Amino acid sequence: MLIIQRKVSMERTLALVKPDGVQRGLIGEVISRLEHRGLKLAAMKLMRLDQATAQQHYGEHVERPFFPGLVEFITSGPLVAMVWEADGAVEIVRNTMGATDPKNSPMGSIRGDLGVNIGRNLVHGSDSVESASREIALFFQPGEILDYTRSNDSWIIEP
Ligand code: D4T
Repeated sequence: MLIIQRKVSMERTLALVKPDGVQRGLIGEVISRLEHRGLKLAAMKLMRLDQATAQQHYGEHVERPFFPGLVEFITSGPLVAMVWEADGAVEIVRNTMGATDPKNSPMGSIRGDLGVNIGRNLVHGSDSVESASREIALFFQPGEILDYTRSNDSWIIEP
């Protein structure tokens, strides 16, 4: 008998509902879209980002003209930080969110449906597995990320 062993590798990614999403009452909408897609929530908190963490999070943009405004915006009010899990979580979360600029974001994506401006693009998703592990460590202690079984997993992921 031939046994095909499927190796499903679980990937984790960081997602944020940025301060504009919180102020606009879109926390539930964002979570809903990610949940409905089939991603599994592993950690979540409402928090206010301090300057140092914001500068670290957006470190790659430090030389860009929009950097000061970006740091001011991301620290301007509470945000929701989350860790989502799936095979291919980084890519799935990014395409659920759409392009960085809502103007170029397809309808059906979070930014395409809910945003108009790149400086108020509502959400963040890690752009690679490497960024995800760096960003998750910036926002969460290891003990805050939960490992649990979801009873409907076999209806979302072929075992
Ligand atoms: P984030 O990190 O917020 O999910 O955005 P992306 O990963 O999709 O895109 P990014 O790193 O290139 O940009 C980070 C952040 O900066 C804002 N931004 C970006 C801006 O205000 N003006 C700009 O010209 C660019 C390129 C939006 C997202």
